[in-house]
Amino acid sequence: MGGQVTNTGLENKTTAYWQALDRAHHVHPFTNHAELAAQGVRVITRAEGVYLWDSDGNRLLDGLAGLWSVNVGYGRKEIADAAYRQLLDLPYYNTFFQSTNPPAVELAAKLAEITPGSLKHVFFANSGSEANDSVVKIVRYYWNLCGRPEKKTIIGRRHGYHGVTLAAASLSGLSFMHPQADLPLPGFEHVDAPYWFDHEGDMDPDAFGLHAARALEEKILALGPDRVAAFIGEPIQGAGGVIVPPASYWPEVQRICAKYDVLLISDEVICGFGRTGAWFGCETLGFTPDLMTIAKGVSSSYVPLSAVLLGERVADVLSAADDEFAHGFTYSGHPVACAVALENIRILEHEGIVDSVRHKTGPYLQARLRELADHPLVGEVRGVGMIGAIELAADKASRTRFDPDLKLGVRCRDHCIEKGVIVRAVRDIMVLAPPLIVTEEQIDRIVETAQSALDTVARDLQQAA
Ligand code: PXG
Repeated sequence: MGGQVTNTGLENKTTAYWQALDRAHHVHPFTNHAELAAQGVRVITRAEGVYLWDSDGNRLLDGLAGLWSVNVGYGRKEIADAAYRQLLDLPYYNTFFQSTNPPAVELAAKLAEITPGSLKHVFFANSGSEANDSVVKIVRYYWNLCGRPEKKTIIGRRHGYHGVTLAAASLSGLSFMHPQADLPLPGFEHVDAPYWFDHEGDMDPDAFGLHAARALEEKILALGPDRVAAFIGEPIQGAGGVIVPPASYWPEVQRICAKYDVLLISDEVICGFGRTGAWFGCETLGFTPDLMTIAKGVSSSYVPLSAVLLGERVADVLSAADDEFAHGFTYSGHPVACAVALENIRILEHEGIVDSVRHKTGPYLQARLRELADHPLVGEVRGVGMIGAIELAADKASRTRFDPDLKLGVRCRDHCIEKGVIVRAVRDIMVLAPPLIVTEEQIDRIVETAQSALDTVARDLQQAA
């Protein structure tokens, strides 16, 4: 891993200086700015391996890999070198007007090789949101070319997260995102998530998985199969709270999509590039999509990059149309981003990181997390590979949640960060997605810190009672 990290030019600047400037000028994503100003923003200045350092010199173990994304860990000199070489050779040229560049070509070929099924064609963008907006346009265009312009509605799921641009936010099923911008747009529908711990009946997980898939069938029938273009889902829903569907779910979804001629889109922005112990989440969850979107782990977030992968069915129709595909970004196929992604994938392959998540560190994380399942505050522990969640509940058997105003998830998260381990809180769920290179010792530290958060919050609750 990389050499000495230095931050030249930062020496004379203080946390208070950055906090004041940030407060004055910086608009943050998904942030209540009044709260942030009161708390003071955390200034992260450098990183190495699984660790971050803040501007006061505190070391933090990054249990969320940035935003579920720094799969190979921080400070990879090989990636910096690949970017530097590419910046000197060709920092930029576009991929419009009969042009291409070597990293974009080679990355497209590499992605065609490592993705499953017939996903052999790649359209590049810069963020998960852009990839998902692009896939919406591709799906609409596909059905128009097929002479079925009425087949337009795309179905997503509650708790799904596909990004923030107008179409990606419309695909998303996190309802708090919608009212501020009058979303979803027309033509976007949602069905319930395969969220076993959230359902009130007494079905076992496999029966529930089939039941959740059939909610899609009911929605397709209610809308009319001739009007439904596609279904989109994350193999495991990440930002919605690490919702791991029962094994019966995705094969049934695939069957239903095939029956009603509905395209199946796998949003692999979090699950791709090894997170679940396979290269792509659809392989772990047992389905083969017609289209796939990727971002985050494709470049381990060293630079922005995303893509849509098109299966033969869609690609053949688009390429047979004697028509210009009227879509593309200035930075589609950016040579530096593609060079970084190629080096990132080389590292994943060369170091056997995906195999190690599947056979060694992933099972270790899952086993250690499940030791917390009997804690009095814990309702359910779930996860696969290097993604995990601890969902709190006042009563496990009846799946009764705590009063959300107690903000127990946030209190657990804050305790972990205070102890030097970054985790994320989604409602009353502690979620984890460390870099895929995390060691067993580092996993021990994460799990022990989560346990100490649970103990502390349980004690506080008792004292308050
Ligand atoms: N799809 C999925 C599955 C995602 O998780 C996006 C698309 C959008 O990607 P961009 O690059 O446009 O952000 C994401 C992003 C969180 C959190 O709080 C999760 C994401 C982004 C920001 C915060 O867990 N995922």
